[in-house]
Amino acid sequence: MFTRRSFFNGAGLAVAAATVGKRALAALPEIVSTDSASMQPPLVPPNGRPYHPVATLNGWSLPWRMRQGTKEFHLVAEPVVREIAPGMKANLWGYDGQSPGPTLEVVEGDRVRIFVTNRLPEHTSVHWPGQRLPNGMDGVSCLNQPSIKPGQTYVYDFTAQRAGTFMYHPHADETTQMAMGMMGSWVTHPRDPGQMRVDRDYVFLLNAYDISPGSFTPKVSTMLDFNLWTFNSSAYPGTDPMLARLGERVRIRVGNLTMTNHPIHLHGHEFVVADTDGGWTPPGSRWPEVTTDIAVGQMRAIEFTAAAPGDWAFHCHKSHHTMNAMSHTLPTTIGVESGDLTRKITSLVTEYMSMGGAGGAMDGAASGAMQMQMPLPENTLPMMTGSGPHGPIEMGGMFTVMKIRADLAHGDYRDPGWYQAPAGSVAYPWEGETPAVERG
Ligand SMILES: [Cu+2]
Repeated sequence: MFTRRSFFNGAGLAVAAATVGKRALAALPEIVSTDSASMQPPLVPPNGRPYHPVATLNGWSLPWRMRQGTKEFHLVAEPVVREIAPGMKANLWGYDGQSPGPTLEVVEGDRVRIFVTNRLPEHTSVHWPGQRLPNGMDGVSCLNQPSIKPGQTYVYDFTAQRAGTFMYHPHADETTQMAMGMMGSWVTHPRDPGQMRVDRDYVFLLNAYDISPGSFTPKVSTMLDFNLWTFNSSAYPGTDPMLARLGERVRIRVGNLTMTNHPIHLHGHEFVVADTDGGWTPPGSRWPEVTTDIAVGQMRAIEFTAAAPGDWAFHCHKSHHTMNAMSHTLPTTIGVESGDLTRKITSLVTEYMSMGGAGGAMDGAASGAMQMQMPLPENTLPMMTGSGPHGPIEMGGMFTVMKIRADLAHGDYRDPGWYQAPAGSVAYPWEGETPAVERG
């Protein structure tokens, strides 16, 4: 079992006390932070009412302090260094050592108190979209409350009135602070742990950054043309896989804090949207689908039964959102005989990269040749990347894999490796004579 004690002592987690004055700390809950960008096992509640915890993709849930029946959390808004994927780190702003911040998990009816300490170089606030709360707790800077100045701590105090999927983000200098990664998930579990029960409950946010290859800090004035599309600030292949045992009921809660919509697509299974920003959907209102569009600011929870073993792709269906940093001004070269051209241009323009006369695809050898021709700048990610059991997957950005296994133990979140498909169940090359293409 994953106890509070082992959680505090877990890899990458630290209780940081030294940086806050002793007098202030006497009243504040201790600060728990992590420098890990990996998914932490679900946080089993050490006290309070029972619930089935969520697993945050490339993230974690924040432990709380229970005081006089109130759950007290401490969010520290601060600059962080986040690994987007191996080979690339970003200077972001977040909460408690990470961006996105930790997931907050409470139970319907819980009295909740959140202390927010501002260690940013500018004022901030925290808004709690979807919560039923007193107007003064809604967090719109200078509408509902004064801004939280650098160095100040503010307290938000309200009751979690309805179960569902929520998020939190600043409502102060919003474009800058969200472009820098300030956001987190919030899950309010049902009062009855048996209601809407699933076996695996994942949560993450859709976010986007514009970070020029070779640099570390997002361009905060970008409005639409982002070059890194991420699940919880992780780009494939840095994104964790999601796991399920064959036959388990799975929920995936997704919130969209980017500037555009994302049609989220699961392979091999049909799902229903069981929860929106407004609460559980009535069962009679649900229809099956395999792609659901998540608009800006929305939250959706999809549910399905893990019916087929395998490694099933799970991704945004906008194909440029499953790519990493790329130039958007490349001409189409399909059909062009490039011959020796790439080498000649590369000797003059080091950033030049041919898309190839047949398309952008890179098989192993061509990819290797390209790497020799065009070394990547420091701190960026290949445009199409990730390797699978059969070669390069040519994906990036908003992509991960749903791994369903018959032999996975309940509650096991360790990556089981690639799926071993039974003999005879994989697409195979035709070995007969391929007919010539006739052109009229
Ligand atoms: Cu997308």
